[in-house]
Amino acid sequence: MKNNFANQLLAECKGKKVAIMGHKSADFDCIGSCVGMHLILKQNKIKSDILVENDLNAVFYNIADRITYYSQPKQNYDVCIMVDCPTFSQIPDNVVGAFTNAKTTYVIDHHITNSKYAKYNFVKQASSACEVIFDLFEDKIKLNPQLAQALYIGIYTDSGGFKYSNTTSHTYEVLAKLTKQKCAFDKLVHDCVDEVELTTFELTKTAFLSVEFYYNKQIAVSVIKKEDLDRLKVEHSGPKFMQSYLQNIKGVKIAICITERVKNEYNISLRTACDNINVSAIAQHFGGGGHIRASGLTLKGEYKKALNALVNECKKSIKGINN
Ligand SMILES: [Mn+2]
Repeated sequence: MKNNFANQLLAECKGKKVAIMGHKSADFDCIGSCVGMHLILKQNKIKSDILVENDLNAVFYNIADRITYYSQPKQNYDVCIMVDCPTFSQIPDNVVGAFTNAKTTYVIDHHITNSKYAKYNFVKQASSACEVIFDLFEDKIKLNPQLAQALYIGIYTDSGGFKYSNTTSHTYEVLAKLTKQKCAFDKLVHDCVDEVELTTFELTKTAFLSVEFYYNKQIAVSVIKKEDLDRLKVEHSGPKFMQSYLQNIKGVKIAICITERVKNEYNISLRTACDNINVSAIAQHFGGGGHIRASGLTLKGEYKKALNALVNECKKSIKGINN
């Protein structure tokens, strides 16, 4: 199955116009997967364009051999490869046309809730899309520092620095192979994950001040409003670390982090550290998706109304475990 999929994908991409893309509000697994896939195709003598929603982190520009990213489709594509994107609705607006117009589409993902919206889908539960990509193409590539770093950072971030329960012995086997490459993985993590812009710090401060609790302080909500982004002159998918701060507060069962990037449109991430709460079910209720412990969704409309609807679903889920 695994080999058939990889062989078919490579065969089908030969000599074709190929685009690689990932989900809205790209994270490092998404970026690492796009870059990893691009490098894997390149080793197999296949050219590809990476299409993204926003400019990618400059760190990646250096790692990935100065790959160019495009925020608009450059041409019509024969083949589109979508990575790390669980539902069709999570495809960024600026690239969705390229995806639907492509003759052949592929999905490679690690979200068990993936709705398999492409012609060919490879979905396997794993720490990250990067881990799935490594497994798929391991025997068709020669690892090099660029590829190892791109895949490493996706695994690192999606596994919470190898802390989450999605980190398996197999994840460590993959990491053992990647880290044989001579590169500074510690610097990579510092540059990509730990170091923050001053504006990110300011945003985090705003997010902390916004925190409100619901349902006997079992639900914690932080919000970054469009006006905060405008005031700080940043376009942002939301401050890092906020989710883990909120979900780690003793007594909090569900953490909700909201970012209003476009007026009256909310990108929302849900987190839980509770074994018996499934936030992906809550996200799916609103057309989103993701993992049992970490999921995402988008809501539109008046803020209080959207928040109430979401908090109500969270309450039901918490009630479920108390019964
Ligand atoms: Mn991922």
